[in-house]
Amino acid sequence: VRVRVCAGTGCIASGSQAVYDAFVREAENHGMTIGVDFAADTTGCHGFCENGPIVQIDPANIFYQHVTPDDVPEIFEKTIREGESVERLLYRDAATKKRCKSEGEIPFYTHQQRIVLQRTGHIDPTDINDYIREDGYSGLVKALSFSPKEVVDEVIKSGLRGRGGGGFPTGTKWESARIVESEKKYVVANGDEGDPGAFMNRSLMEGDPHSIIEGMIIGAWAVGAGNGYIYVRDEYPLAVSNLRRAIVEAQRLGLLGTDILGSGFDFDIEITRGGGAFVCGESTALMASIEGMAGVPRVKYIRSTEKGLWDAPAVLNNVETWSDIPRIILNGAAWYAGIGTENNSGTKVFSLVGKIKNSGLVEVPLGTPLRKIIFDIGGGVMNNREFKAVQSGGPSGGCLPASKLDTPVDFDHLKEAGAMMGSGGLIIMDDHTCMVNVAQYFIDFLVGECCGKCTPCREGLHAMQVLLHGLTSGTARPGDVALLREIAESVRDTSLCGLGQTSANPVLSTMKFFPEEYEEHEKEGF
Ligand code: FMN
Repeated sequence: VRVRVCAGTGCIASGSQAVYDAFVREAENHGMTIGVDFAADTTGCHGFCENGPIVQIDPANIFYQHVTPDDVPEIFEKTIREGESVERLLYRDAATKKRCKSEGEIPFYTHQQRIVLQRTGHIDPTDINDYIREDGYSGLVKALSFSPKEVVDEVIKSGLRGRGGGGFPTGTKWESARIVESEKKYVVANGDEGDPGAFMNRSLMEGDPHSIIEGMIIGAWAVGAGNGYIYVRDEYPLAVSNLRRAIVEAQRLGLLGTDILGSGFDFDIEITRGGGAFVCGESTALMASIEGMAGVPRVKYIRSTEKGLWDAPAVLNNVETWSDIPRIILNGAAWYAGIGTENNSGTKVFSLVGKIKNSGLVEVPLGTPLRKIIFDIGGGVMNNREFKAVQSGGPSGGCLPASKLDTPVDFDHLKEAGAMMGSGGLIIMDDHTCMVNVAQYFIDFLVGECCGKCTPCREGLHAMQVLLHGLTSGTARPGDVALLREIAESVRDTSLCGLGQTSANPVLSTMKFFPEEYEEHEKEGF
């Protein structure tokens, strides 16, 4: 029997460590030893965060939700000893009113296609053997039998686009670094994840750290890099500790360091803790931060694949992009390109939050309609209220109304609809939400995160903030909405980096789809 207790940050917050400890105590009470009489592990995030702490028991394939330490003696008696389930701890499907025994019966999971998240929730992220048992490092073994150019070509053919927000073709980026002659080259993983409401990257770093490391080793082989950095958001202590441990374990098995698996290739990885600012996730700011300087962006007149970290070529990819690589190499580019849609291949992980019944972590093929994610997987709006809008793409994204619910979720369609995919945050709003307040929330956030280097962003964001507070406090003057639009457009067009260039999106998208709310607020002031 194997008991898996979810120890993602969400489940830890709802008490999963105490549940695990109760299993240890109960085993002692029964004169049993964990690891001898049965296995009990803590795993990464199962994604169904709303329903934690989650416990999975095999081989009976039973999935328990909302487990407390008090439930453990009964689970022990009924499930571990007799293989029977404890009915009240099974998920109850609202539509069919039936209890679901296994993960495979729960609609939240059946509508997903989990590739990146396949192992999180199933393996113990602190044990490299668990990862290896599930095909871990097989992609690396295969990649080392290819030439670097063949690896890059495979990634190009897969159609993989960067998961950090911009959607830039990953293979093309790698090729431009591969062809540069340089004694030193770097690969970098971006795990800064500063968007409010987003936790996709955190769960991946916590729950499947080796997939990121394996992807980086393959990338380093492909472009000829000798060193790698994982830049982890400083507020993610569990991600830092699981990644650190994974690096040490990989070094111990000769998967990192000199002469990797006898290939003659040397490569190692270090962790850099983030600078504690949203802008540190921007590529040039992130590299400055790794170099020990303030995380402030610079003008991108030269590509970082030519002159990036310490002026050497550097490939920067999001942690989810890296995590996709081992499976692309192992299963082949054609397999990956066959998932999703033509220009948007593969799956994407989203964090589903806000006024949604099933808050959590979701992975679907690109091209899946918003409606399916929000209603079939997310279970619809909380308290059965009416859906009003979904904010996609974090603070630089946009708010889409109900008329856009059939938009396929991918880089191109979301942009066309007036939002963006960003790194995968989806915030659901109900009919009680004031959209001017929403815009104000994001602009308040960005004012705090603006580095102050360029005038349009520094002054423009402040001016937008003043106007929005005027609108929401009933002190607006005639013409304020028009002025807000004019400032938002000029901040978008003239700012130095992506933060400023996209900062107007929450304002412009809410103005486009909910103009009457701005008009009403403006009228309140006179
Ligand atoms: N990319 C990330 O992967 N994680 C982040 O936290 C992140 N934050 C960003 C914050 C700002 C203000 C901007 C402008 C961009 C941010 N990006 C972030 C995008 C990165 O600059 C870069 O495009 C990305 O890491 C490249 O990886 P990819 O090609 O795999 O997407």
